[in-house]
Amino acid sequence: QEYTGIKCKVEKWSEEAEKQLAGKLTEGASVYMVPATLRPETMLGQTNLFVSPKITYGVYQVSDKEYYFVTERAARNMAFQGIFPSWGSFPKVADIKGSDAIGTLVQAPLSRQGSVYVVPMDTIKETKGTGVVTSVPSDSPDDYIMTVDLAKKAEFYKIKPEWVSLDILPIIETPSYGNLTAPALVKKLKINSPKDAKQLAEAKELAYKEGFYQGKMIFGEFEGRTVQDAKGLIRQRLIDSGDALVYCEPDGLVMSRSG
Ligand code: ZZB
Repeated sequence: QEYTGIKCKVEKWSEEAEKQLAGKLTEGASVYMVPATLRPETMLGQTNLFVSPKITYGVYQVSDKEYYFVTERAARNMAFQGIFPSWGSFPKVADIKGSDAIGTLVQAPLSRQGSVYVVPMDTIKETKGTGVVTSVPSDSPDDYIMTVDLAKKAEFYKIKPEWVSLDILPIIETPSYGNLTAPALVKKLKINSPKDAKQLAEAKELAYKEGFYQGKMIFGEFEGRTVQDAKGLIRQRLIDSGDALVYCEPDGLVMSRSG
């Protein structure tokens, strides 16, 4: 599986993460949270970053000036893809629990807001991607229903209501689901909660297919292009500007056994 890792630079840490990092980073360095996505063309619609409260992430040094916040598993994979300077090594400077990173403000390249808040998502799998997920509620049913739940139960999730928004920017139009594919599918399949795993899996499949084969960009620089065309163009644009990296992981046997 070939993912695009989006480099989301931390602008302001949550209080808890800030404490845990004190004295551990080199002067003037930046930390990037790196969500892994299969849909770089949707980055215009990012509204949040999700981490799992249950996962412990590491902060890994990739150069004098840069650190990545990802799972240990992802850091190890990256170390064998030339992402770290020394083959096979992925020096860790700190551990941070997902729950302690909630409320951190990060830059989200290409997004309308520019910066977005880190909020919790319990269904993130440690065995896939980087364990960090970028939220695109317009086109990902999982992200949309999670955002609805967060907005409804801010106190329960220990977030501030203003960290999430249901004012969702339409970025892609499809014949079957209009210009907000994820909300349309959530309604159609009567999905009420992030725990409706079976319907969410089906909605995701439908959204992927319809978006990829029938989707057209209706916002941003590539407005009017098909999703199939825009995907590669936007991905390359992000890589050229230094805002993204290619991250691969083996699928099949190895992954299904460990996951
Ligand atoms: C932004 C995005 C926008 C995504 C969209 C999807 C969609 P898959 O399909 O199962 O291989 N993701 C990444 N890592 C994880 C994780 N560890 N646990 C749970 N979800 C994760 O998974 C790839 C997609 O699932 C990724 O692409 C990411 O969300 C999320 F409009 O990034 B995506 C119809 C889907 N639309």
